[in-house]
Amino acid sequence: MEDGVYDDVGSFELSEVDRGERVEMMVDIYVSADAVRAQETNTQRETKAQQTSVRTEIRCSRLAVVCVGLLCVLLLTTNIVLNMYYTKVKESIYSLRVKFTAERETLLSSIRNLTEERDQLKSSYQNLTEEKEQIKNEFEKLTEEIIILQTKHEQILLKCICAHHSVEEKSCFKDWKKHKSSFYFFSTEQKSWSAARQDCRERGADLVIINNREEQMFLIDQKKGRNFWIGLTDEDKENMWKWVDGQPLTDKFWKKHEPNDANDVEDCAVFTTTAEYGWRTWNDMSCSVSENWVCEFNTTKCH
Ligand SMILES: [Ca+2]
Ligand SMILES: [Ca+2]
Ligand SMILES: [Ca+2]
Repeated sequence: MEDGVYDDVGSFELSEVDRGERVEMMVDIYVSADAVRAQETNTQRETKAQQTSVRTEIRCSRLAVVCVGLLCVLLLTTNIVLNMYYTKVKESIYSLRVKFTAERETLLSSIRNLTEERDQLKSSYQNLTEEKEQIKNEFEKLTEEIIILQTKHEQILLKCICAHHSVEEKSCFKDWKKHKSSFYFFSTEQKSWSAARQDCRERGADLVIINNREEQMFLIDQKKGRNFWIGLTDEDKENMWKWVDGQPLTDKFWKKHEPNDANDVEDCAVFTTTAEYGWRTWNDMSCSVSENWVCEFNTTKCH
């Protein structure tokens, strides 16, 4: 472009123009050239700036690409790590699930076994309850049968005794002593008061009832030398003495200071033939003590 300007100056020399004008023109041309040069310089600068800007942008772009790449690598790494962690966690969860499932099955199995055992125990309990009821019913039936048999036995004995009461040598009075209208059996064994009474009942009699002083003296005269249970008790109500036939006590032959209900347990009466106080021989004792006893069968039952 500079060459084009100087060519134009040459052309001005060929044309015949005023020297002053020519100078001015040259000045203008130089000014223009300078302006053009300045403009070119500016353009170059702008171009350089643009190039610099472009380079900068390229660097930035490259940097951005690098950053993006690094980010991608980071993301990829993170993704891989997370995947590994997720896989590990998944495996752990699966392992725990398997373990819990096995434990759950074990517990369910235990529950089933316990339920079966509970049902078996329940069934056994019901069976035992039924058996208990059956045994209870059988026991009640047997008790009734025993009472019936005992009553029959007593009736048979009574018939036997009543049929032969005038002849004590008969077998049914073999070991009995007769006095007035009664027969007396003196035991050689020792039992509690209730067992002794049961023995008398099985013989068709009962424990002796001492109705009067004459009967008391008859018993003393036997000189047995031991204590004997008699049919007298205050078990139902303390100090309300009754005979076994339900009659209240009238004639009393207690020893001195008796009955004393020692230790609050003496509810059955004995007499002893080794009387220290004459005809006063009775004493109250604990019914559970084992003593001999006397049974009495009064033949007035037969009338
Ligand atoms: Ca009597
Ligand atoms: Ca008593
Ligand atoms: Ca006593």
